[in-house]
Amino acid sequence: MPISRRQLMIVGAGLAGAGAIGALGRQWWRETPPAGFDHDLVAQPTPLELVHGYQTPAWAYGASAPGTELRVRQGDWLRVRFHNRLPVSSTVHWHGIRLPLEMDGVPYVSQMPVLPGEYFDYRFRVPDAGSYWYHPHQSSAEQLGRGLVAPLIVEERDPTGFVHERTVSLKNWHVDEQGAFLPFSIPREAARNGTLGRLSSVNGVPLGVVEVPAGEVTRVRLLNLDNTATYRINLKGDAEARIYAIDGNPVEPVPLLEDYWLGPGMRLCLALRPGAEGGEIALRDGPMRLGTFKVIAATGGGQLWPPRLPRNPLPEPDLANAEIVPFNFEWAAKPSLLAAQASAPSLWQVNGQAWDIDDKTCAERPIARLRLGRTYIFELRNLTQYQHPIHLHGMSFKVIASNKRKITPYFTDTFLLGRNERAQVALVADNPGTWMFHCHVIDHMETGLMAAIEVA
Ligand SMILES: [Cu+2]
Repeated sequence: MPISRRQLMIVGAGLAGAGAIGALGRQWWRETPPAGFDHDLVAQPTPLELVHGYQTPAWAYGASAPGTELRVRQGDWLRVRFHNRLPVSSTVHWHGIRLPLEMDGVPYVSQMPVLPGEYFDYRFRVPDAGSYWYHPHQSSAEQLGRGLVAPLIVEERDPTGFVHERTVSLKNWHVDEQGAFLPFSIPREAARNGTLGRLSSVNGVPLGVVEVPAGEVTRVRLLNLDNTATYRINLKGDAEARIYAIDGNPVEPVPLLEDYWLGPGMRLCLALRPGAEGGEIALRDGPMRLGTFKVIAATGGGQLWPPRLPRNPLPEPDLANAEIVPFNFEWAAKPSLLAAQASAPSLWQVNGQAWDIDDKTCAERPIARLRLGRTYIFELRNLTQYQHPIHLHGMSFKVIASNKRKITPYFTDTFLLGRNERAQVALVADNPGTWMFHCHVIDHMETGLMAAIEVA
């Protein structure tokens, strides 16, 4: 009797091995999606009270910003009907998810923009468990800045041992003291670290509070959904914290002992065990408090530290036969451009090419062409004085080396490339398409720091 793909997938997940699912073929999640949808996702103007007594004219997925948390089980279909009730066209990009190009949400590359009043059905299978997120890939500084960001949680197929779980979404808001929006991108700032919002928030609430039970282990999914900020994550208070996954992918659990630099788009999965009821643990960005874990009564569950989370079915790069591809991230601007009134001046470039967000044909000129199924080592060279969280669509990569720090190899979709850092990341080019490769500081991306990589 033939075994269905679904049965194979369940067997594969049970073995929890990269090889088990990977052996089904490079494109095992590429199938014809079942018709219909399970989620109505509405993007629309949603006034929020971020500053007490004032309304901020936010845009949101659902009733809050960050928006509706979508949850799906690893290996299952995510079927979302996206309704655009914004005054502008938009798309949805699923950050970190390996999926077919036509579901990737990049306007003019993977789909046409979804116009106001229209809808679009996103349907894809999710191969990897972990913490992900979704956001538009059009007019991103404004659309993400106004609040169109939300968590996407892919649950492991089998119980992980975690009894309690919290999602903690971080975002800074570009608002003034009356809650009015400030510019999302200022050329002077875009040419430096990026334009920073002034009001930080935890789950959409300035100095937000998250409850965790006393003496028990809670899985805390920290998501940086901000346009610009790199949060130097640390905890202050009576608690023990261990890192269980980075950007969705499990790692050997290690204690969180010093600041973890969480760049825009990046995620950190912690296990947190606080002390006694009534206590408070500050969630901090360096010395600054972002929010608070409030310790509530114990529930009687979750006393044990769970084992390492199961690996995702990622293809292992064949380093011995890899081809090296250099990528230089550079400054592009002439000083005169800083004063220019252009909506998106060219300030940054990759291998000598600045992406122009107003030119719909940029993706027709990919910066690299990769052969399907081959392993590549990307040599990332940051020739600037600013850090750049480098993100690739469609595939995950393995960080293998850096000239600035000791690397324990790990898989990710976003690597925070430090100033003047040179790093190597490796991947199997197993997903055909034209994929965006860009900095996730949104106004760096919109002023040149984006490129297309073709896999064929
Ligand atoms: Cu950047």
